[in-house]
Amino acid sequence: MLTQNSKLAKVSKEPGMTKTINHFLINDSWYLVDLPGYGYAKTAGKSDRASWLTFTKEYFAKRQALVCVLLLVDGSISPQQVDLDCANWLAEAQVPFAIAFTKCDARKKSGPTPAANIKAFKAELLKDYEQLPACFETSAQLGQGRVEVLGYLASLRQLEAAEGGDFL
Ligand SMILES: Nc1nc2c(ncn2[C@@H]2O[C@H](COP(=O)(O)OP(=O)(O)OP(=O)(O)O)[C@@H](O)[C@H]2O)c(=O)[nH]1
Ligand SMILES: [Mg+2]
Repeated sequence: MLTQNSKLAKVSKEPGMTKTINHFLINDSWYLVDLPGYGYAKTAGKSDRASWLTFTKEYFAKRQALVCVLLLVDGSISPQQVDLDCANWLAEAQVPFAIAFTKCDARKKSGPTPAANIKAFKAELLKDYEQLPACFETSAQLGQGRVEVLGYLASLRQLEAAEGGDFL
């Protein structure tokens, strides 16, 4: 959705399709990196799951070129512990991150709206933290939040460049 190229990243009905670390070079200037997520972890065997967790944590904590982690949280369902744990881990580790609530167009037949799910998720985070990370409401189907997310990432990259950071 961010690149307006639906063929770039593989999409699947069941989570777990993204099995490798995919670097997408944007405008010959920065990388959007798609990592395997919990979907992969769920389908992987025990030892693959363990190495996924170690790799991902190390990547977030140590990758010099990392400007921001975008944590994608499904906005069409109620807050999930796994997402809260991940947000908490990133905050504790002082990894710069933002939350993109996805599927804001979608709503389960009976149940809360994406707006209510997002509100509940933020309330959970605020139990432990005074400040929320930057949050975006997005929909790949509608293109919602695209300009906001790209603008936010651009401002972070500019900041890094001004500080002489090694952002590539
Ligand atoms: N309605 C709606 N569906 C979406 C949206 N974004 C993604 N989906 C659907 O959600 C499903 C999963 O999308 P993926 O992009 O494969 O999700 P992922 O988290 O990358 O999954 P893996 O990498 O396979 O673990 C697909 O069926 C998508 O079409 C959205 O904004 N709105
Ligand atoms: Mg994927």
